[in-house]
Amino acid sequence: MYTLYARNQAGSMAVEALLAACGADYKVVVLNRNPDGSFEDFFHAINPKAEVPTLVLPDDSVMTESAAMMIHICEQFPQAGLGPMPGEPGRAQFLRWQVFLAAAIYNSDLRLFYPQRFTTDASGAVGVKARAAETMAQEFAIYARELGERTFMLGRFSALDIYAAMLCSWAPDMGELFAMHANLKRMYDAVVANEAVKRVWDRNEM
Ligand SMILES: N[C@@H](CCC(=O)N[C@@H](CS)C(=O)NCC(=O)O)C(=O)O
Repeated sequence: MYTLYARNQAGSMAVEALLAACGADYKVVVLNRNPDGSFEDFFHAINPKAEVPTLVLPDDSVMTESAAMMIHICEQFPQAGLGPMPGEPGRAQFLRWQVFLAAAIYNSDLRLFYPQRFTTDASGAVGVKARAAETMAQEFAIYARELGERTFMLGRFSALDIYAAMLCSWAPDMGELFAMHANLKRMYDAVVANEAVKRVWDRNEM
């Protein structure tokens, strides 16, 4: 059994949706916060960075980093067909865009929503936030250009699309993002039409 430490609408949502879409045996532990805003104390012993998602694998080892989880889960459930296996066509692009989504767009999101964590100068937070918004817009444009006329990045539904849909849902103005990139809206609508994803989106109060 997989145990996913989560917070609704956070980075755990894509991992939860992928576990559901793969038919994995998993449970979700939704974390509470201490009065100072930090996550519950027991969680710090599991993940020293105290971030969600954190995934405990069936062998009781702990995984952090959402991109690594997405790739690993796909490999554990090859029959689900949600990511090309090593050696299969599309594998390199799968890895490329999964890491891009996490390292580029997710990171811009973190700077946008938590700018104070990225500067020791409190007055610098406004600039961090403004630059994050610009950078994120450029990164979405890069992803949308690559998606082109396709509905799904790899030409068929994959973990990438689930992750990209989560990032779209965090856009400061989803309507504006989709007005700019109609293909991202097409992808988003197709992802949330998936029955397993829809169930997880609902559980996350999306
Ligand atoms: N690089 C990590 C980033 C994880 C991350 O920063 N998660 C955020 C939520 S989206 C978090 O847990 N922040 C700490 C907090 O909310 O207290 C990953 O991809 O999993």
